[in-house]
Amino acid sequence: KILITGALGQIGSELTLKLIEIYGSKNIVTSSHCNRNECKKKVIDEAPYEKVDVLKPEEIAEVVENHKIDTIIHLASILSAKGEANPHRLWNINMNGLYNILEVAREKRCRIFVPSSIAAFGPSTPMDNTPQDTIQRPSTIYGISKVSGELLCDYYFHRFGVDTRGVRFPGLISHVALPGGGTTDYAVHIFYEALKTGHFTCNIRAGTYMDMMYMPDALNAIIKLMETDSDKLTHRNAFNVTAMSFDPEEIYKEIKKHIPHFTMDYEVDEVKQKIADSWPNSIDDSVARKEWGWKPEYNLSSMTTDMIEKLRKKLNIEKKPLV
Ligand code: VAH
Repeated sequence: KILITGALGQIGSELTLKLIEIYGSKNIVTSSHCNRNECKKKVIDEAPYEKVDVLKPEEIAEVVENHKIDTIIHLASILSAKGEANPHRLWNINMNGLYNILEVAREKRCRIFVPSSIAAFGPSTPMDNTPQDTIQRPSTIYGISKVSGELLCDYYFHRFGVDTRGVRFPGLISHVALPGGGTTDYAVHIFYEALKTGHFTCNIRAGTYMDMMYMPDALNAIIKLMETDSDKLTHRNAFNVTAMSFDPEEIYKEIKKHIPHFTMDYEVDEVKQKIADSWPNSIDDSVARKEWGWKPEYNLSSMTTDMIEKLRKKLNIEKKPLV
């Protein structure tokens, strides 16, 4: 049975639906740090929900024991921009939370997936076609927590035999749940504004290239990596995965093909811009392709078409005649 922490977040909410589809709702347990009746975000009713505060190891252990969990998908985490606003809270949740989860996984013999991020690279990392194995000196507290998390997860594998695996996610774009406090969030909000108001004020500078991925591909990466035989993996924490790399101008032009009257201007958020400038322009995911058959399905064009179609329905916005 699979426990998802941070199940109400951008990845968690969509991953829950996908895992229920594949493995059945009786094999999935969703969790978040809030009591069910206090959750601001929507709890998915099909699967059981448990309150799991990753800062309370006894809560994690109790849920793992009661539900006979053998796999943990650990998504509870603070993202980059929110982390820069409160580094102490990020460190506590991202690192002490991860440590508690790893300790329960060690004691209860669970396998565990922990996402890393392109944020695990820093200004001294080669920026173009960033290799799987290279310099990792991130300059954000989020990136520091991600590279520390990668090292801690590899340690738990080599020292205690815990089956830990992870991928370095790029910016993720989805229409089910909004991202919370990331630097790449502009690439999600641009779609909502294009449809709702026809205008978007972008907080990341033109020419800032970052790796991005459509959520269906991100979910497939988690599932495919977790279903790969352990002895096939040379790397573990964490694999570079990507699907595309674009800057605000390129995604703007792609959306404009569908919404011709769409306009965009800029009001750069200097904190987010500094974070974005410290990340790669594009990463090399050939090692994931080789070791476990990673392959994205969506590129900028097909993602944009699907996002606009799905958001029109979600926002109940009819397709305006192109003229
Ligand atoms: C963030 N969406 O912006 C996350 C992700 C690579 C970006 O880690 O913080």
